[in-house]
Amino acid sequence: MHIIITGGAGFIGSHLTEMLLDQGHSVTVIDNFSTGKRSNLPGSSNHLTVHELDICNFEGVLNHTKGADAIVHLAAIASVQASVEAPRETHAINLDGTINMLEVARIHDISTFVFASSAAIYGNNQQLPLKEDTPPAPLTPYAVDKLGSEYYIDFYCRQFKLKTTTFRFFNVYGPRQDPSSPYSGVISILMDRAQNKRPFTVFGDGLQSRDFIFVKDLVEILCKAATQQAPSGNTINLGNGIQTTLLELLSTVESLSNHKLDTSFEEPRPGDIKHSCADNTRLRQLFSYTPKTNIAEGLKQIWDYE
Ligand code: UD2
Repeated sequence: MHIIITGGAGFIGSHLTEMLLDQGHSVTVIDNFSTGKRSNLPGSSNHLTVHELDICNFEGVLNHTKGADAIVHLAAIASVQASVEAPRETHAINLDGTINMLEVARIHDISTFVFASSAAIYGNNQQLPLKEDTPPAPLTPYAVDKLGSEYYIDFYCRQFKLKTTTFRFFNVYGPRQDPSSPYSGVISILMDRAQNKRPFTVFGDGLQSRDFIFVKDLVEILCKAATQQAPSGNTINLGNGIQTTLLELLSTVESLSNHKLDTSFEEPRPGDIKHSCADNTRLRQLFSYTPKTNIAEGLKQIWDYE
């Protein structure tokens, strides 16, 4: 099959590209390289085409997407903080960009559309584990645009019979996640601090917990949704349903690196949620999913990654 991946040079997209190529599919990556990197992508493959293109450039994207079987739409400004500081710019990419990709699918008759939504749409709801039918409570422009995208996808599914799957990602981690911003995923920051023997700051008491999912487990599900006859029109939590606290993470990283981190505690970040965890019953039912990589194994894979 021929799959288009927007944001294919990013952290998650590059793992997905790799897996689809390994499975013998052809991949077209559309990426503006704002945060994605060419070095994330496999060196040379006859089955990989890369276009440096912004998803806001509708004509450009339309010209390079004919004849595909599926779109996996990952491209977005992933920083919640950026959406708070620049709502217009992030909206143009995170919502208008989604509509562009839906229009591309409709015009080129691309049958399947897989979308990366976010647990952010649940806001600060603490009735855990979070079920997909929990009323959404988006608290930031990032979450509002993800939720708006979900509604547009639902419209294209009903109106144009586009086969859609929307995944609400929980906290994804793994090799190639960029630790450079203070709002990068906490695991990428922790591993960077352990590798470089630099101090680490815990915001809050460290007892906050998240549902961490290893990137390779996550992209395996995205592959299935893009290439197999998944039932259409579903919104699915993509998490392991397991809560890990920051202090547990810290202690696993310290044993892995055999190094006691220089740790300090500061006030919790404004708007930080205490706990998050997916009810992944739907994922288990529709994709026969069982969590594969536990935190210790996932951290080890990052540690060993060249
Ligand atoms: C995740 C998503 C975010 C959004 C949000 C919705 C990631 C990277 N971010 O934010 O995009 O979907 O969920 O709720 O998946 N922390 C520290 N020290 C650090 C960095 C972080 O203590 O140096 C804490 C942070 O305050 C938080 C926890 O670690 O309590 C996890 O932080 P995160 O940024 O990895 O993820 P999260 O859940 O806040």
